[in-house]
Amino acid sequence: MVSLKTQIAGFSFDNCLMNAAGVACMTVEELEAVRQSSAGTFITKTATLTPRQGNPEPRYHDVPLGSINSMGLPNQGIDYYLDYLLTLQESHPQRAFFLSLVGMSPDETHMLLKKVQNSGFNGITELNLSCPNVPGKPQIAYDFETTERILSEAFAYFDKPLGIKLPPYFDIVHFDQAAEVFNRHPLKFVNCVNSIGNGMYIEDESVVIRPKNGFGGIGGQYIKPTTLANVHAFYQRLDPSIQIIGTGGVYSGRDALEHILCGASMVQIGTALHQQGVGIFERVSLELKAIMAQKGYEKLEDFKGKLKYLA
Ligand code: RRO
Repeated sequence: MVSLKTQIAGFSFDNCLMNAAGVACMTVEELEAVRQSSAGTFITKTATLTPRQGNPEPRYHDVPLGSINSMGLPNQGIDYYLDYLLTLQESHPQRAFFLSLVGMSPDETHMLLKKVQNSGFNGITELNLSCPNVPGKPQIAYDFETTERILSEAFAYFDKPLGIKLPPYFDIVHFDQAAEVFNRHPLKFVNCVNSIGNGMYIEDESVVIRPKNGFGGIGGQYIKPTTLANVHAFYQRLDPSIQIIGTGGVYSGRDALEHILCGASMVQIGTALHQQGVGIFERVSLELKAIMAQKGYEKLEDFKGKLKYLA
């Protein structure tokens, strides 16, 4: 029997596939659809302290090889997601879910984390250090000093399971420097990667999204090679107590298999979920199981991280 079971931060999930933060997770209705699908769990849209409208529309555009977005962190505010998660804990105590958050400043991030710490939430928190789309706010995880400071301050009071969502890095030295920072902290996971920030897509003679004159985060097929490199680079460098979640360019069972070969313990689907809906979890699961069966693998551990190199 082939199984897609996995564990993150000590919680068990029947399926290693789930949504990527930002897709199918803004409202309780969308989250319920993911919860009731074949996905192993869900993550909520990155939350701020108070609700945000986000950037002007059009702010998301599907393109032939993926997507471009500059949503600008629209969300219902932390209380909306926390209230829903606390309700689910009562009705489904055997399942664990992910809560994504980040503040508009380090102070706000600490207010959010303290709110979670002081709440009854017993799931997994993902701190989004890589939103590329708020005008004037750089992606936090490209600044290693700020990242170090936020993590040191956070772990002084936060003792629930915590991971971070990372932007893609593009240089071996940056993989080394980032891993050194992350290895200093009791993180449960890193999630590689958020969209590739500030790309541009042109139709006829015009950009396709309004915010930032068309600059936006790129997802989908464009980003799989970058994603796989980031998953594997951190799998090689991080303490084994810090697991890897792989996100980027997953449309098929084959794509998910590649993430796991690179070291991912959980695989998230973003752009393809947006384009195809929650039925994608069932299809990708069946495809992944079929490849595993063909290769004689029964469980993820049989091939996780076992990427082959050329001699
Ligand atoms: O809301 C967004 O514009 C957004 C966020 Br917070 C993020 O982390 N990644 C992304 O592609 N868009």
